[in-house]
Amino acid sequence: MSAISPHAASDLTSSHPLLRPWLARPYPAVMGILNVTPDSFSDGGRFNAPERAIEQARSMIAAGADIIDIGAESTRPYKGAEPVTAEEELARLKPVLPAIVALGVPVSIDSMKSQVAEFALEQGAAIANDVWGLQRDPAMAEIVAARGAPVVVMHNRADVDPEIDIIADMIGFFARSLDIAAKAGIPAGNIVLDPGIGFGKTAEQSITALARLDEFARFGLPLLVGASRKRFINSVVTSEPQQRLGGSIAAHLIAAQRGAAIIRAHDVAETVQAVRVAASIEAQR
Ligand code: HH2
Repeated sequence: MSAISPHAASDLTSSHPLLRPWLARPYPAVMGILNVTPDSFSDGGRFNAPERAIEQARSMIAAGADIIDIGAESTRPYKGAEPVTAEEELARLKPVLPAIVALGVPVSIDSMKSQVAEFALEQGAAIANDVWGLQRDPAMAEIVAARGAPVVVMHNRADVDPEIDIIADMIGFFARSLDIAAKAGIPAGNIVLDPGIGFGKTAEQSITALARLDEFARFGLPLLVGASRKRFINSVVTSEPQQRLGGSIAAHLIAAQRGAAIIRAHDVAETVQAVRVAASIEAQR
């Protein structure tokens, strides 16, 4: 069996139909990041203008993106992001979302607000991506359940605590999210778990989460990893966000080996090439 595709071990028959083809492949799906924000940590302000956002989505699709993840509020794993109102988030999304959905690739909505997720799902977004794992906005689970959409449940913490066992914290967090999901009627096959690299974690804890990613296989759910340009890379080799492609690719290849079914990345062409080449080499072992 190829070591690059341990995610293929998940129970495909009970997965949401959108997820199934990605789980059956020997390399992960690539989710291209589209931030229509002025302040995202690595690309804030670049894709604010609707025509720039649509052009970027097109170019990520041409580069092989399987999903476009659109976010209209910086969830900034590091301090400093200005929270925005749901109205502001919706105002940023409205001019771009229908055109991006029309490009024909599944769109996920990166929002912690149920009102925004609901709007985006109504407009044709296919996946909800909640960086608070259904635990912040009490209406999120209900909205996701009502739409029957797959949901990314990401681990997060309000405060960084270098003393805790981060893996145990994540396992407890995921268990709480799964409980909320079950009570709302979200089928287990619609859930994707995400360690939330950089969120409420020291750089070392982010590295631990990547190193021990395979421990989350106990949930029997697909895993998504978003290590793209994140600060833990800077803790290993000093670098600005734009200079972290090498570290991002390294982290994502290791994540794929440890079972990640979806990789969330800014640099889609390079990431697609890396995961496919790695899988082609593994296939000959
Ligand atoms: N990371 C960011 C935002 N959303 N969603 C998931 N599921 N997993 C992640 O790791 C994740 C996420 C942060 O990255 P980015 O979107 O580039 O930055 P910002 O939040 O500043 O817009």
